[in-house]
Amino acid sequence: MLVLPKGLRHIPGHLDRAGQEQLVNEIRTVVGQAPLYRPEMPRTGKPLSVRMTNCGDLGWVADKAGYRYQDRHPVTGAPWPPIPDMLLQLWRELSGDSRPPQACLVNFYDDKARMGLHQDRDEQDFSAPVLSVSLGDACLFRVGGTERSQPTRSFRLESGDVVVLGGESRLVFHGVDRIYPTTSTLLRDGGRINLTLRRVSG
Ligand code: MD3
Ligand code: FE
Repeated sequence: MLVLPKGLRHIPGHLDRAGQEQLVNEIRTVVGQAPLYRPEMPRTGKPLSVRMTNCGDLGWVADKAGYRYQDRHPVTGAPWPPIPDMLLQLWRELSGDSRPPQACLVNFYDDKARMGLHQDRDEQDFSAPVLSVSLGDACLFRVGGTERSQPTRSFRLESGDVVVLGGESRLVFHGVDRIYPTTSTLLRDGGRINLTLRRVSG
């Protein structure tokens, strides 16, 4: 039997439609100040299919030099805009950590975008959970164990769902296998937004 890793908490429909709409508006403001761009794979420079930006003190970036957190947008050179209050509140409510998040990665998936199985280990501190919010079209999400060879289990993430990855689940392999186009009316032009809130430096 495959069970979800300990410490993984999936909260379907945590945000109602009004909350989702409010959050999309906040993210539109963020993207207006820090445009989505397409990161590149380390070494090869191959573009990722997911477009990204960040808000918060630190943002996750990827380019030919590697993966890292930095305090400025790699294209505009500007500091990242602040994390919207609504997300800070969500973190206080659900993270179980008294410290505020330092980074909020904004991932945008069009119909064809996906994210291969990976671990999140570019942070210095794994004691805080990662908190994820899904908006727009649904996706097929996959989680495994802390070793790539371990079995995985897939489930669907819908608009308004929140996932908290703490404890033993913090370092599990995970990825997004596919987007289900036209499954949500939240984003006028379709697609999926995922927001991940993190502590980076401890
Ligand atoms: C963290 N994003 O940006 S978030 C990523 O839907 C990323 O855009 C996915 O993976 C997305 O790094 C998934 C939810 C998630 C799920 C499992 C995790 C984050 C996780 C397990 C460990 C750490
Ligand atoms: Fe990840």
